[in-house]
Amino acid sequence: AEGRKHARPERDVSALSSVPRILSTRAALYERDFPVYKQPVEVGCFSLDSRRTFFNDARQLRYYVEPDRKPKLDLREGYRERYVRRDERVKENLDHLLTWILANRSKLPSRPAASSSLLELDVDIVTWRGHLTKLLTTPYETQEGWQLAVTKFGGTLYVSEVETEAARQSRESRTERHDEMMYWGYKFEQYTCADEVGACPNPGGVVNTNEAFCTVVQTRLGPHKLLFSGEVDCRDPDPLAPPAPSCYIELKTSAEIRMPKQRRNFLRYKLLKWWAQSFLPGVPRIIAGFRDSDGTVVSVETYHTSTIPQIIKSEYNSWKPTVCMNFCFDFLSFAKTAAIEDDPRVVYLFSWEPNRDVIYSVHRDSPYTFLPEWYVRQMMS
Ligand code: 0WD
Ligand code: CA
Repeated sequence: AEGRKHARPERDVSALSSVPRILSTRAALYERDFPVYKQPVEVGCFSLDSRRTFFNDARQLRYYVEPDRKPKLDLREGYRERYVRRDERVKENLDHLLTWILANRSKLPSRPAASSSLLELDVDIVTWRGHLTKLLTTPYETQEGWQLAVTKFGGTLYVSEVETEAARQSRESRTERHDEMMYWGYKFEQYTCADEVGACPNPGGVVNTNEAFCTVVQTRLGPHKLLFSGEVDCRDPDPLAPPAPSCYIELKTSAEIRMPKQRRNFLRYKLLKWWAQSFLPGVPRIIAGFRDSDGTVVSVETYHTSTIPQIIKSEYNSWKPTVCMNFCFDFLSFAKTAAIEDDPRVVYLFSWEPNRDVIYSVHRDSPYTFLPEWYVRQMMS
């Protein structure tokens, strides 16, 4: 119950027995009541254009257009000729979100700083939605580990992913087939989204994965005040649809389900990720295009995020939403007790591998430092 009043720069964490040094990810430990998770509120949005330039507006927001009931959408079309992909070697960290925070600071809740006359963000955690999704699914993840860099600055924890060595290797050794399959998801968006209300999708255009529309939401998980951003595929074109984020729609593609084993894997692994990703920002609908092995979408289904927990309940040994949320809750508490030093140059690096506990290490002025100087400077003035 120490709060954030006294940052003690020289304190050695390892000497304090009251500070836990690991966090278990065993699902059974997190089977408690569902924690308080406030309805997420959109506090703003931003767009990234085809050259990854930031705009403090919704210019990249698209409108959903329902495909035919028995569609035949060829997801492979245009892969060679009309595909511009984002350079994944460029690590953007939290930069676009930090740019958004600086541009909208006066509209964000602030509190007087403990040790200066400055105002600081009245938020505990700033991160990408995708990083929180990884936390939610951790107790059930058996394949891929993660690393999250955490910096405490102005009383707020900034959480930014670090690509693991294994992830880097699989990215660099990606097959042509896998690369094409990554295109399919974006191609499905092109078949089902229009740039203006009432307009038609343009499947003859270029698929450019630099373009993005991101929502910024605020919410609370137990005591943790969260501010995070996530990419949104499109919105309900009806102008009378409920306000954001309730009008947003997440688009997905998935292999057609033919065998009981395929259905089981879909419910156990894919629906878990879909649920976690859309539940976090309060996106109520997920529209899935099911494709055959040739990459043709042959059916389209709507999943309501709020009813996914009921769909998976009847499965034997299924995942539980409460485990996901309680693990995320406990990880954030763990990160708060560990990351005591308030310094933009210090990174607490949390690492997790399947079948292991979450561990962390501390790094000062290392390549892990991710809060840019421009952000630190402007927040201190
Ligand atoms: O590791 C990440 N997720 C990073 C994301 C690292 C650095 C930056 N970003 C940013 C990008 O600016 C991107 O616009 O995150 C934005 C997306 O963030 P998010 O919503 O938090 O990520 P997530 O929920 O994992 O993914 C949402 C969508 C994906 O759609 P599907 O339906 O496949 O889940 O964002 C896309 C992808 O279309 N996406 C990305 N786009 C650009 N860079 C990235 C990425 N690293 N990861 C996912
Ligand atoms: Ca999507």
